[in-house]
Amino acid sequence: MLNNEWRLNVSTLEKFPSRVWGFCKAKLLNTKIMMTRRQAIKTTALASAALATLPSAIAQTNSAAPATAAPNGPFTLPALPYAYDALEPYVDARTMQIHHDKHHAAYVANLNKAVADFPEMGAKPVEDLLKDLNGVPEKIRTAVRNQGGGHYNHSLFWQMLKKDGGEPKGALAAAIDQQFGSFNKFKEDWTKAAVGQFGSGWAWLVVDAGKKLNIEPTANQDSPISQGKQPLLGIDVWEHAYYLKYQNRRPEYVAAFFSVINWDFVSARYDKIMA
Ligand code: MN3
Repeated sequence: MLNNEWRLNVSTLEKFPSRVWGFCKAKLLNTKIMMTRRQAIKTTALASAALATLPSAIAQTNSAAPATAAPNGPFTLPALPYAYDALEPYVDARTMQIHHDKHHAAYVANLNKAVADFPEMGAKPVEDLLKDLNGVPEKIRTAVRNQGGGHYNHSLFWQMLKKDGGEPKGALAAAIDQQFGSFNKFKEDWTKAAVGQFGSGWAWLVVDAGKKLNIEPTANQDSPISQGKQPLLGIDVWEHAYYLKYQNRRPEYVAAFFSVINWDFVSARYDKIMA
């Protein structure tokens, strides 16, 4: 009976995410101890066969912070530039893992699907597609806006984060004081925008077309870059970014976010944009 159960598991393994397979394997190893030797040999053989048929792309998602091409397209998932737990306790490792390996990966995969029949679109950087959405064929414009926006926003987002990342530096620090009155007033306005964004979206610190700093929310995966603005700093306020740790307490997540901003990255980005 036990072996029949394993046969069923093996036949459906390919449909399982790797994490589920990892769980099955752990269960299998525990169960093995209680089996006769003959049963154990059979089970091990079945498991080996199942492993051999697992698509390599799925098997690889077990490794930490993978850079994945998904699936067969020009756009790729950038590796997370630090460990999943690097932002603990402000952002938990499990959230980072799912956010990067699943959510961001899905935007990349769906963007690749969208451009599959439009190779000239796939040949451009995602940034260029978003800067000129009207230049994207109507058939895939919404997909590029949503999935391409998701890919671009998250690619920036990972770089904007670092535990105990200090405070704004140099020209950016001066510009924040000038535009908002003080760093504390900036924090207040930013918090209002991030907490007040209704539903899924982002709050951004941007450099607008007139080279002024501004705080702006966007809905869904819309990116400021599609409105001719340069995103400097963004906070993802989709529930997937904070729900495991903070549940409905978005203001707590937004407050904690100030402890994980990579101000060196943001300040350098500002200098580059203003140069
Ligand atoms: Mn997100």
